Amino acid sequence: MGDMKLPALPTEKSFPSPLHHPRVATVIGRWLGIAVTICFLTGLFSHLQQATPDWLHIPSRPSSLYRVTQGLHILTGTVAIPLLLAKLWTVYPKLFAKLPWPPSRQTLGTALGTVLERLSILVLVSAMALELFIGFLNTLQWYPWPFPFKETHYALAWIIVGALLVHLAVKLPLILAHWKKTPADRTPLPQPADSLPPAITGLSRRGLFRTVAGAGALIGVASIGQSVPALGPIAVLAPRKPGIGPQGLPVNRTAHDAGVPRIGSDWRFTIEGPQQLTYSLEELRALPQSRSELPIACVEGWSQGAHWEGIRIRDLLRFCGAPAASRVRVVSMEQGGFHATSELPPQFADDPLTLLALRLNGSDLDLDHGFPARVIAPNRPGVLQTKWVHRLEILP
Ligand SMILES: Nc1nc2c(c(=O)[nH]1)N[C@H]1C(S)=C(S)[C@@H](COP(=O)(O)O)O[C@H]1N2
Ligand SMILES: [Mo]
Repeated sequence: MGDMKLPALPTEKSFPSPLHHPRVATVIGRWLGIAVTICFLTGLFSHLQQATPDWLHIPSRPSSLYRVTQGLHILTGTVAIPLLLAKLWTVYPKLFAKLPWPPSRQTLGTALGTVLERLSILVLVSAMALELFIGFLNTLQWYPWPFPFKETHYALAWIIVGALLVHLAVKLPLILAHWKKTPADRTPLPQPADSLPPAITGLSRRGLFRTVAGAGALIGVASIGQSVPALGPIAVLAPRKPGIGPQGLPVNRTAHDAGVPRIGSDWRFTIEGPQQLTYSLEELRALPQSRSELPIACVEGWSQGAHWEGIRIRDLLRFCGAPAASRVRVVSMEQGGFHATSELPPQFADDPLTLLALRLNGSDLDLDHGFPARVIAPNRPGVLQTKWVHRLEILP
């Protein structure tokens, strides 16, 4: 046993493939950077819609804006998964680079810098992997973890932004040096003579870029159909597909799951404003009805346009003597749960497209779509389109 030697640990030089070159990291990093930036900004918009600070005025138009931003959020987040994997594969030999450790007095600064940089990369990679992983499972409507998704997803986003800025600042010289195309991108790369073993059989950089782009496109196409109806049939990654559900519209949470029963004839709708008004369903149906063409755009990624009919919220405000643009609290018959109430900021309550909807695609609301009444408003996340509404409260 005594003369058996342990195999030496690999070093950075043990990975001679030119596909681990900084140029490759720069190109794939650029794609990942674009995806992450769009994903972050659209995610921030979605967060602000659901937790709007007092100073922020979110416009109610364009009416399909949120559908587009959230579709992009899910698309870029999904596509970022293969891009992140490719980026990690490109740079993993760096894991075996020698740390200047233990440092001498002269190299102390460099050594500390390197350690801090590696720590920031550790934070970046783990936060991003976790973020994309829980986000992806969330689009599949599967929540196998004990922590609150929304808050965790949001906090991780800021951690990623911070760690990413540090990473970009540190790597800026390298990124700039490899920003432009070189002839090596095009020619198949000869294996260095001493490469052990020739692990990558002559795949050129261009070949790698095409493979990664292809993987990104494939996974993007498999998911985008949940918000682009024409591509619905190929959306194998979508748990909800356009056109499939009662009245031709997917259901996110059924009445059964929300614990909401079918109502009896004693059901009443109340609006609490300067005056308190109460309506039976027949009386609601007798009020002036308006039509809106508006999408449900679920935060989890699916969206679909639909045809709604009901009473304008602004009309209801007028009936009860409330000022034209009032903030409105919407209350569901659902007991508890995150979606049992929502708030319409004044500009949403005042928008003529915003309805207390009684009908969907030409017939009375299905119980699963919120029978007898639900809210539908332009440019809003699906979570705020409260179903089974029985009370509106005018807020001061
Ligand atoms: N009361 C209540 N309203 C709700 C929900 C809910 O669970 N309870 N789900 C919301 C979510 S997340 C979405 S995406 C939309 C979906 O509407 P639909 O099921 O009619 O398509 O309803 C919203 N309204
Ligand atoms: Mo949703």
